[in-house]
Amino acid sequence: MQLNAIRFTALALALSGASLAYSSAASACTTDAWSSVTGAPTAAEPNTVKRYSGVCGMQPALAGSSFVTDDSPNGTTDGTSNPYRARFYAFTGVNGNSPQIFRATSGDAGGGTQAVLITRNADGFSFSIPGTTVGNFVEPAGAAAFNNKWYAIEIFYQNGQPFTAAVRGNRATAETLLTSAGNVSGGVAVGSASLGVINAAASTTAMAFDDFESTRSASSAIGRLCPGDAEGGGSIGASDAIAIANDFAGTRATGQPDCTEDGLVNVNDAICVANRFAVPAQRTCSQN
Ligand SMILES: [Ca+2]
Ligand SMILES: [Ca+2]
Repeated sequence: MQLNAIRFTALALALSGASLAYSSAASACTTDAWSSVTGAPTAAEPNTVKRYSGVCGMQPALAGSSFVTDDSPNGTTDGTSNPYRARFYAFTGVNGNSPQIFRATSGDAGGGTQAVLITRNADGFSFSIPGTTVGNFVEPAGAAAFNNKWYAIEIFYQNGQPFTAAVRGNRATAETLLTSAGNVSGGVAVGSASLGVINAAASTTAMAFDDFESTRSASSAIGRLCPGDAEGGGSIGASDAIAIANDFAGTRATGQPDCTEDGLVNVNDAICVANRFAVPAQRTCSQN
């Protein structure tokens, strides 16, 4: 049921879809696993571009439309009520111009009829879907705290069903689950999805995106990656604090070293790992 798991990583690894490895300093970060690239976003390692997991992230240009597109969904070929689920990470940067950060449509290459649109607001995210409404996600700590943080967004979209959006970031203790007021109505099946800055909204500072994944599952959440699992072993332990220290020194962690989800890897992340280690459910990553 998995459509595509696209990281911003070396070409051969990205095409394999699941590899977490990044073994050579000569490997380059690329957007080559995506169907199309618009407006020259930068895929690069953390000296240049923020990343959530692995060693590469994607940064849209500061002006103009700048995004990547995945054509792997089949659109109405599979029926108009075909479910679509996607999860990605967005680093908010500083941006008062309401950039459209995710857009799914019925055709390939962003063509056809719009199914889902996600916009970054001053203090959170809003979701536009056919035939019904869903409330905005608003960062509980306020607009200033919303800037320069990583957020995971998972959406579920199916014509005739409620739309849901699960948002969690900025080291929140729980996710915010938004459910549409009614069922999606008059909707179309998803044929492609774009990620980045889609509507040419100029940024004050750079946003970034990472770890996009999508499926056709109506019932199984994709879920979030374990924050602080810096070496990617699936649990929290001393090796993660070491991996964070090594990342700070320039040897990149291949898991999720930014435990505090603030776009920086430093001593605060080692403290965050220690705090997570103290909570059994967080230690095993069973509770993000
Ligand atoms: Ca670990
Ligand atoms: Ca951090």
